[in-house]
Amino acid sequence: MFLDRVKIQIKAGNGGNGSASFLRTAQTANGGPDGGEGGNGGSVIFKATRNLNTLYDFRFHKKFFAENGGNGGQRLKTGANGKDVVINVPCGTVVIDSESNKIIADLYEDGMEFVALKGGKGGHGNHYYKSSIKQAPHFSQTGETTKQHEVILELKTIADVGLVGFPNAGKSTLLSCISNANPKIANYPFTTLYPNLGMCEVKGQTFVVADIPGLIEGASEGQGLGHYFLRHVERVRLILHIIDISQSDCRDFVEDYKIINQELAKYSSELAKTPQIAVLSKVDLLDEDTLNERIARFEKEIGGVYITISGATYHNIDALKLLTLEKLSKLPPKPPVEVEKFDFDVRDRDSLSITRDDEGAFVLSGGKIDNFIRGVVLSDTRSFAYFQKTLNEMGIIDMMKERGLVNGSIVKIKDITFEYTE
Ligand SMILES: Nc1nc2c(ncn2[C@@H]2O[C@H](COP(=O)(O)OP(=O)(O)OP(=O)(O)O)[C@@H](O)[C@H]2O)c(=O)[nH]1
Ligand SMILES: [Mg+2]
Repeated sequence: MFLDRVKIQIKAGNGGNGSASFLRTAQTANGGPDGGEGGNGGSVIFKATRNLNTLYDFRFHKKFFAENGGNGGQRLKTGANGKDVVINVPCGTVVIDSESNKIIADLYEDGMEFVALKGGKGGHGNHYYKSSIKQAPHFSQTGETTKQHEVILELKTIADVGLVGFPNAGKSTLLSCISNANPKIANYPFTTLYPNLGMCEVKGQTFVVADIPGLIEGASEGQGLGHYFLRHVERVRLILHIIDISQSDCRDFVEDYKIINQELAKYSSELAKTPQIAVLSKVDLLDEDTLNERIARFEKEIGGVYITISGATYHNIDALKLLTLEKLSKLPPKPPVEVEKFDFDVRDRDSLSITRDDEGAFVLSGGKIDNFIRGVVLSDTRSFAYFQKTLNEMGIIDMMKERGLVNGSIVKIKDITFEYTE
């Protein structure tokens, strides 16, 4: 089965919690704070590999969660960093954020890596806070928690040359003649059900050819199989347009040629601009006079670069390989898909908002507050003192005073409510 579009869930690991512990040995009953730092969570990384051709592996495996960071421990023991999760995808896989539909990465080259989500930061242990207050700190910071994201993986095959044409035109036959591929060939339409790739070697140089099956009239609107596969022609540099000039399927070859080109243009105006070589196939089935007559008609009604071939007798197969190589050498490589610059994995650590609720209480919110609150255990009086002190140092008390904060005012932060005392 060929699979070229899947939705998967990804999540970076949470940071581990910092530890709040105190040194206790036979010699020291009341040592200082020795709680270690939490480990960082693992990241989610996509990696392009030549060894995969489809997204088939994602049919059942749809969740990729990196490991959480370990918690810090006594004696300054730092928690272990969570393991990254590396997701191998075929070259040409485009990663799309499912929520915004924006493209976040195009993994077009073998070995290319993209860090989609960074692991959460580990929390500080109480040792970290030692110098900031006089008393021994009884609190530590919890690790940063990360959000789960849904992304769409879409495979847009990377090939230099795309073979397009009506079903049964002889695309797979040509692919087997010019490359190392061994596609199924049969005398009925829709033999090929998904794009096949082959490597073609000419004069010591190689190029990749993709057989794009199932294009018929209306393909761009969902007819046949073509709409599934048009995305695979999007990135080819050159199109070999295969036309059954023998009309063995009793179709009109000029008509066929026009229909396929219309579908390509309807799908994308860029695709319509991709250079083409018309490949008039199955010439072995025609007598010389009929062939010449039809070639004359092709030249008159269509024109442009063309070549006649036969997959049965190998007529002009080498010439076609050479012509393709020559054309390719003059064409620039296709640029990767444009990645939209936006912050996919937003970590707000700086925003701050101070509002008043109906009862006049001060309500603090925003990323700055969320980040700060990770370290607060208010059941502990010393921790509470540190909490107020830090609010002061951050300038937040002054900001609230400008808005009318006085002794006895109520302040709300998340689920914490307290009375401000000078
Ligand atoms: N005589 C002759 N028959 C050919 C030639 N090329 C292809 N055929 C025959 O035409 C039929 C279709 O060929 P395929 O290569 O399977 O065609 P296709 O375009 O890949 O078709 P789909 O996969 O169905 O889209 C097969 O029976 C081939 O043997 C040719 O040059 N000469
Ligand atoms: Mg085929």
